[in-house]
Amino acid sequence: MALRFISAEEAASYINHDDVVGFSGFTPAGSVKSIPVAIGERAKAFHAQGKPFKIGVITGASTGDSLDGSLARAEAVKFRTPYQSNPDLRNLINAGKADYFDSHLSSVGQNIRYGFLGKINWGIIEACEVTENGEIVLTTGVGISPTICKVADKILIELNAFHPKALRGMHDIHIVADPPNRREIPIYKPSDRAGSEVIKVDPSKIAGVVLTNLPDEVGGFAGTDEVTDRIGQNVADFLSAELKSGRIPSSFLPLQSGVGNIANAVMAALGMHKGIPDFEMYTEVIQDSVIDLMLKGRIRYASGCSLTVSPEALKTIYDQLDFFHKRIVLRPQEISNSPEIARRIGIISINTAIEVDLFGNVNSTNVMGRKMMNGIGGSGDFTRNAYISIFTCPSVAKGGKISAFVPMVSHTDHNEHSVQVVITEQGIADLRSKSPKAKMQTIIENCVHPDYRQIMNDYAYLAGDTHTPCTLSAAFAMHMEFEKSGDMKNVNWGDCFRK
Ligand code: 0RQ
Repeated sequence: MALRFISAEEAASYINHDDVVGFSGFTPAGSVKSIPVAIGERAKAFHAQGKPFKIGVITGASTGDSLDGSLARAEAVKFRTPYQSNPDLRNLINAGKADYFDSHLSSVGQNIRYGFLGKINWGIIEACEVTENGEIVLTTGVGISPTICKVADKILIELNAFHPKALRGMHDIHIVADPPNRREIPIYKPSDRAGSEVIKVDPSKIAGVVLTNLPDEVGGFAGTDEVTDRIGQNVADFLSAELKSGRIPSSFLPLQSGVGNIANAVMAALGMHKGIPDFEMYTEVIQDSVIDLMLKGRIRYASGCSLTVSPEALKTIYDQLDFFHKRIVLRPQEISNSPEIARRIGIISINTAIEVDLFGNVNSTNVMGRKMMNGIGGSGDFTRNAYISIFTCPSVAKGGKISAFVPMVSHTDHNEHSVQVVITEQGIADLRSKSPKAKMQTIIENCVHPDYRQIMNDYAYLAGDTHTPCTLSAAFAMHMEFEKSGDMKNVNWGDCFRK
């Protein structure tokens, strides 16, 4: 069946108010870039005529400004899931003007297939190749595209010439059957393949193809600094000691690493550490540091969901595609983040926290308990099922006015039962096999910033000698103090404990 080549404006004209649209892309590799801009313009035109225009937006994870930014600025988002990081969309969500539900990334595909997100009217997918018999070759991110292509009524393709057709073969497209027919996913090591190189759809579902030539909108990384370097060094020292003690097998285990500057610095430190052997990754985002370490031979193989890399790193990959084809596979997030596989192959998970409490509960998402940052992403998929789960963060934020360690987290994403090790630039708190009281002690001694150590020791003393030392009237006093005076250090326990 012949493909219909259309403009982005024509493609956008098919999308109507209240439609639910599934988009390709993952942090934000492989996100579509021209149709969503045109949908934003269409929404503005409707709004100018006093007519409503909002759509449900489902993606793999965060997208670029062309998608989340354009739709947010047009106030065209009815609901959004499962992960975002665009400042305009974040503001819209925190102003209560767009519903957002934050979700474990591994669950999105199945929740769509189970019907939990309602009917999916459209799939809008970026491809480097699409054929008349309905084969779609994705670009730098897989995300939820395979499930969207399966369930959406109709599909629009952005055929992006920026990405070479030779990417064919880097993807492993596997959709699991749903209960009661699901079997195990046949992946036993990061390089195993379970599916096909392409997404196959009924070609009559493809309503149009829009030609583009646009780079991914991946933000750059801030260089490492003293704090992120020390965090990275502490993670590497910890894992090297675990290896020496025999608690990690001598062949080492596949690593999962989160996204962002800290994660990038941690990977770089692991690559340089002499006590860490060459290793493999079973992760979701593949960042610049992974590409660098692959070229140095330190990373043998990486299974991921996206190439979330700078333009320079992407050029390196495209210039040496044969080399990277042998070392990288990109999978749907249901597989890259699969709890089943994480548990089976024994991944070591390393993610970043916003705040941690004295018992090891972690908040990754809500600043001061109510302001959404990005979302839980894949951190829960990996943390709960890891061989060893690690959280990293700087011990303080906002120039020291906020302590990352508080008596009780203002929102919980990962609870004390799943969080095994917490690492800051100050040191390492190994929480495994420890009671709440012992966890409290090791966190204060090893992770808390010196400016807050006495404050936390005073809290621990005043909270008393129960199983989980906690005083409800003081549990959020540091947060409340920050909101009152702008500095958590001004907290006055006397006031709280007298209540
Ligand atoms: O604010 O941007 O205004 O400077 O949070 O913090 O230290 O730069 O660290 O970029 O790695 O982000 C948890 C948000 C950390 C991220 C989080 C402020 C701080 C700064 C960013 P500014 P940093 P990072 C894989 C796994 C959840 C999803 C996940 C994240 C900004 O890692 O979204 O793990 N994780 N996914 O100043 C107030 C605190 C704060 C604070 C930090 N206690 N209070 N503000 N900040 N701590 C990826 C995917 O799943 C897709």
